[in-house]
Amino acid sequence: MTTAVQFHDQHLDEAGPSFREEVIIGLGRSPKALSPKYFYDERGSRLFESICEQPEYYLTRTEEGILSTVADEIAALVGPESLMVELGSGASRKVRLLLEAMRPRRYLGMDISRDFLLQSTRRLAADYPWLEVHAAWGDFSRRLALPSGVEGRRVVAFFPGSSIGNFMPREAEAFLARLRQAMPPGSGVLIGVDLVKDHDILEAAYNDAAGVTAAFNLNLLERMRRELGADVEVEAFRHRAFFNAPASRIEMHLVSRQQQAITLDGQHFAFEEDETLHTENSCKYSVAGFRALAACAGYRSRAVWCDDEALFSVHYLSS
Ligand code: AVJ
Repeated sequence: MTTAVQFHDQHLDEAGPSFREEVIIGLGRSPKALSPKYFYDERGSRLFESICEQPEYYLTRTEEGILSTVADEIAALVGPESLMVELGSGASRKVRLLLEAMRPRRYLGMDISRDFLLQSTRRLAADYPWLEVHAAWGDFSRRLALPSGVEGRRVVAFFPGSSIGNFMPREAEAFLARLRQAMPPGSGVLIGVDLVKDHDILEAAYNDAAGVTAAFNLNLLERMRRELGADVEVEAFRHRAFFNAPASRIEMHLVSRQQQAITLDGQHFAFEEDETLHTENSCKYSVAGFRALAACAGYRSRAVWCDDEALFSVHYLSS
């Protein structure tokens, strides 16, 4: 095992509410809600990798198909000597489809799941000895700056998987505008965006038959129990995911099967039967809709690729 990864520990971890604080705020809210970024502890990151392999979850394999088909075109647009920054790098699997074609000089993985980030970037460094690999642990939705000394002639931010869908459209626009300001002028963004489509296909992707998405959603409650010492009966909640058509998003909730309470630090958070904790929004766009959003954030749309069934899109934007 190589240790050739340059690790920028806590680079992005500026003061902000902790998991404990956000749970207390979110459970006190009406309706109750919590940020999906808390799905990704070690176990949650593994469950997410497993979601990506479920037959109903078309997003991952479709995006991978697009990326491998257009890798050379992307390489031509980005140019040589680049720094590739992956936001929410997870297992750093998708970037492998681009590395041989693009031959960037440096790679920087950013992720909120620390050990997962370290393991994945170590494997990447071992498999691509010519690549200078950096890792920055933290919450890039809070702070986006590049660690000092990590530079490139051309910077390309890689934001795959439709993770942008976790932001509401206004927030997505603000996030892209901040990303544009955090990167040097002329930088590019390669971003995967899930498309609006038949509601049955969308809903099946978030209700896989094997129950992995349900386990992923319920892991939030397990995390509250494990990490915060919350008194919560996980079996008394169930997973629910549906397409909210007017808002063009999949919503995930944890539904209380009965009247009950979660207790944390002596505070009781009461749930009615069927009351929900809203855990995720996953916004879906049309190609034109996302281009308009990117334009509002100050980006030029340089290229967009879709699969034959128009399930998923990959956009290349430049500032
Ligand atoms: C990582 C936010 C893109 O919304 O499809 C998968 C997360 N949630 N199944 C998505 C997720 C439930 C995923 N993103």
